[in-house]
Amino acid sequence: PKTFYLKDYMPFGYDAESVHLTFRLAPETTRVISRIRFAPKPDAADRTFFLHGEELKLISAKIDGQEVTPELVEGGLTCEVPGAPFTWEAEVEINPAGNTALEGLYMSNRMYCTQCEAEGFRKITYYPDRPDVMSTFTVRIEGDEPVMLSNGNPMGQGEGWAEWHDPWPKPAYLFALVAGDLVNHPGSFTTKSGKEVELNIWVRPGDEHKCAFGMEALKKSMKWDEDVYGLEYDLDLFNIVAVDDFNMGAMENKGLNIFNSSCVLASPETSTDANFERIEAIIAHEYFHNWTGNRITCRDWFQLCLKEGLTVFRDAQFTADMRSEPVKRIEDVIALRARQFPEDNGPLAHPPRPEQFQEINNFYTATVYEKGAEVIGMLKRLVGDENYYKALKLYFERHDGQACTIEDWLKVFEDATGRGLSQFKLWYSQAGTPRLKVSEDYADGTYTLTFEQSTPPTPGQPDKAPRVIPVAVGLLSPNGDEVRATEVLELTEAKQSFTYQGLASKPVPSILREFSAPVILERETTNAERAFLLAHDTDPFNRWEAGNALAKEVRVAMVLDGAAPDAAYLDALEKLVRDDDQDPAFRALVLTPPSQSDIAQTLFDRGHTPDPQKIYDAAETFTQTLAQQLETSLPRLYAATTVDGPYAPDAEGAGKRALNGRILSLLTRLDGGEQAARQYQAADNMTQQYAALGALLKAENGEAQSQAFFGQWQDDRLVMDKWFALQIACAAPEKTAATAAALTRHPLFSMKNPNRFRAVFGALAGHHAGFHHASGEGYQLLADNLIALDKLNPQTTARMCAAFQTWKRYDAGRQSLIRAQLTRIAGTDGLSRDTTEMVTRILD
Ligand code: BAL
Ligand code: ZN
Repeated sequence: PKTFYLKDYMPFGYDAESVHLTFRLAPETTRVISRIRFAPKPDAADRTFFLHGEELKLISAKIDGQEVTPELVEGGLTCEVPGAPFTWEAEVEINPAGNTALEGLYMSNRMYCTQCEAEGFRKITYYPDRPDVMSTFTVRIEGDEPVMLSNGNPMGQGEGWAEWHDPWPKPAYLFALVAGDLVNHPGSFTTKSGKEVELNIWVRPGDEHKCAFGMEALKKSMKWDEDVYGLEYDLDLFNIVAVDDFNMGAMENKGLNIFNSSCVLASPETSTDANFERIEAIIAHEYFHNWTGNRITCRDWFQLCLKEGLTVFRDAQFTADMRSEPVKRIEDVIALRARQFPEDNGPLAHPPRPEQFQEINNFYTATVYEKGAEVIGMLKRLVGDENYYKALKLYFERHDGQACTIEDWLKVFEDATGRGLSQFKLWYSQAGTPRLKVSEDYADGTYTLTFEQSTPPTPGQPDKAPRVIPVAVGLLSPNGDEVRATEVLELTEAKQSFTYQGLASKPVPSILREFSAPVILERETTNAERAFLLAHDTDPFNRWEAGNALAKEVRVAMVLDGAAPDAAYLDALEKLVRDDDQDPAFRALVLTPPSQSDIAQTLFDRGHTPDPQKIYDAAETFTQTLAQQLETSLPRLYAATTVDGPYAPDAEGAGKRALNGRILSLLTRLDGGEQAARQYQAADNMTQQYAALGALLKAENGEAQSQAFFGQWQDDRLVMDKWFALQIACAAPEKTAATAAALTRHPLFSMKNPNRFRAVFGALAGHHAGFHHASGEGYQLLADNLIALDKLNPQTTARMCAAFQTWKRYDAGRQSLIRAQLTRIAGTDGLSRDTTEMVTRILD
């Protein structure tokens, strides 16, 4: 496959001044008629008239009304065109019903819908399908669907037709069309300048009762963006549509967001607290894209993190404001370590702004999104809040309506603050997670912290230069008082020291508060000091971090030395869990064990070969011991954390229920499931029902409830995804692959629904000991199914290949089993470009 390089960027030689599209809908033979006004750019270096097009049947093409015969070439067409402005017209036929890749125009449950980011529009018609070509779109939809939607404002509708016009120039990736039997949940919002905006969430009949939460989240997002960033919505209408078959979470098409139904539909009976929080965040994310993504878009796909990193950062700010700032930060760091660190420290490592790709869909990654957001968080910390908002204001003033680059973004900060950012820019161009080694020295009241930064080689980048790293540090006295409030130390060199004077005694440092940079901290310390910070740190993130580090150390010692769970740590946990003055959400987070994959990585980093079964056994032993230690307190804790009254998906209730769920899982280890069965029976919300079912399945005592759950929810696709995933997640390692395999034979399993596929195989890959069971059955099952899915849906297949990315951590036996599967996938006839690129990179 062809490789595309950032350095080869060339602008298109023509402006697209206006785009008119007519769709004549038919499931297998939709006709798309395009009429596009092109004008040659006076200063263009390259006037090649190339239009992207894939899987299109060209019926006719005209220039200024005269039939022409374009040359069909790989990936599109070229044509002789006039040297002055001209009108291009083309009619093509496409097959939405046969489109299982879910890119372009496709059908989901008899409904037409589109997904054009990144390069799906070229499957709709011939077009310069690149984000730097922006145009106004007028769309006419002809068909007999009851509801027919496109971007922008409605222009009119009648029997069998509807017309739409979007006045804001946009790239083709933001085009959207939806048509089908849909019902709307309406709402409205008055903007700060007094404009009434009509809001709708469109769903399949029967899902109307799952829209209210999303609608409120949308209104809160609109208000928040006005309050915090001063940004107002710019159309009369904002539509959201829920679609069951969708490769991503959601899509920010201008004025017509399309959502994976799992990311918008919510009700207390069918959604967990975690679902509610995620839905609120994704609705905000897509809405925020209206300015960071749509009004200001990317010049090319290498700049993807320009919109994604910033928008993730903005949605995290929003969630922190709506809920709990420390809890959100802890959750984000857990997710970063679970998804981005393995990527950044393995064969798929790439910078937030990659410099090459074969298939851009493979770069919608945790690095582009989450590390991209971390980079913005560091920038904000370095320039300060006031300068950050000043720079953002300048960004919107200077670049509204443009397709921009990371250089444009950084220049805005340089101009707004007077600060040079050339070294900071390394965060965008260098891959890999920096290691930050810390040593300390104390003498005569002077305390010195010395930092050494280094980043291991990543593919194509053997050597790394030192970066600017903001390290937030506070100092505590041995009695737990804070003797130095948080200060941000700016590292710029490979090795650098910072001194604090006038300290009465050697302080205990709290380093990297709020996780001020996405680095791995390496510091020799003791479990006693970690326990001290868990009890006393004034920074909530670092309190949790101390507990998390302690939890890891204890498990590592159990795995390596067969040690018993550390008694001091168990005591510290017990004290914290029983302390009702502590935030329940925080207690739940401290009680959540580090992931087994994280333990494997820690062992690997320290020169050991991780044994997944031993890691699993250590985790089981630890939890069992903790349950026994807490035995007498568990019933009281369970009762104290049970939320009475009607369910509400707010942060406070969610925190309590999270703790209650942890307590229930401990209790189930002692009572075999008595309490869980009672909770299952009594639950009036999915959070408690699901927690109970999980505890029972883990205890291998949940068959009856699992059947009851199926009976109750078999007609609800989203709840069924939970049912599929939970059985795998709770299976013992030796049964994980067989459980997943059996579920692929279930009548409700479908290769064509990405949510269902991800429910099964995401759960399999997420079960560390089960997926990496020495039998290799997990590897084989996943590979079999990836090979099958690739023929239908390359995008989802390629993303799921990442399950294999950590393969070099493991022993020779497992490595050879995984290599065999990767090689088998790579050797499959007709393998997609998407999957070929992923498998090749992982194998390299
Ligand atoms: N732009 C793709 C989906 C999202 O990041 O919002
Ligand atoms: Zn996004």
